[in-house]
Amino acid sequence: NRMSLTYEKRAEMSKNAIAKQLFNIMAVKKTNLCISVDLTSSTQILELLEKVGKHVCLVKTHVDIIEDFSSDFITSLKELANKYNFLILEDRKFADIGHTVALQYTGGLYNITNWADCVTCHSLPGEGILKALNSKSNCDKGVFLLAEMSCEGNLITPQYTNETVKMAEKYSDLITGFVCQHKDTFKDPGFIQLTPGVQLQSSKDDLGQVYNTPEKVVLENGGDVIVVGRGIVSAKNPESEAVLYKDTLWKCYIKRISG
Ligand code: 6AU
Repeated sequence: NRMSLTYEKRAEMSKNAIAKQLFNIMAVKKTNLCISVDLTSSTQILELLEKVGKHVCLVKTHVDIIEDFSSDFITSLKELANKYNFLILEDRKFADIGHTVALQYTGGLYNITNWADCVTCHSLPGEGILKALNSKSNCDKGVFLLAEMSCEGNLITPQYTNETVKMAEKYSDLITGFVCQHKDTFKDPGFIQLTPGVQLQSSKDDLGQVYNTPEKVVLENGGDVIVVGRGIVSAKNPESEAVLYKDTLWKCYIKRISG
């Protein structure tokens, strides 16, 4: 049962290089917090990461919302990743045929393979999408496959979730883990459960996002890496809020592996 295993132990069980690295970073930095930097200015993003970088294991970007994207931004982002020892997840949510996804992954303005350690991807188009990402990954990249979503009314069914996990098992060198909401969604302890929809109080936004508390997400629902966006980014003091989330989430993990 992966709930009671330590991140160190699980790193040894991962077949994907990024999953191993991420488990080890969490263990070393004692944080399972992923910050979702959903800001539209590159300066704002870099300023925020300068403050919260030491408190997170993973930084999640939506690069296509940045208004002043440049290669300098990527250079600075990579410098921060080295300085503070975090990985970079581009939340691209690929969802097209393999050929198109291969082009989106390696080309265009953003050249995602050049800087992102891992990306998110929908399973909807079937195996071709994983073949495409695998062919461009050089064995040193990762993919988080969406098996469930946090927003109310989403169309994912239990069967879709199961088939998604089966599809991933064939590509365990490539798959870092799943974006999902429940501890029983997958079994293999080498995969990482990335769970968004988290704030200190359970609530909703006005566009369907559903927030659960750290206790619920880590202790009941099996979240391994916890994605927090507006809970930190929109706080009056993002740095102290990041520390609060980090400490709260880490305590939940310690309780989980002790219990
Ligand atoms: O904490 P928030 O609501 O400000 O931000 C949550 C972040 C957003 C979403 O694009 C993303 O998490 N997300 C995802 C991911 C990570 O793939 C899946 C999902 O089901 N729900 C969700 O919110 O950047």
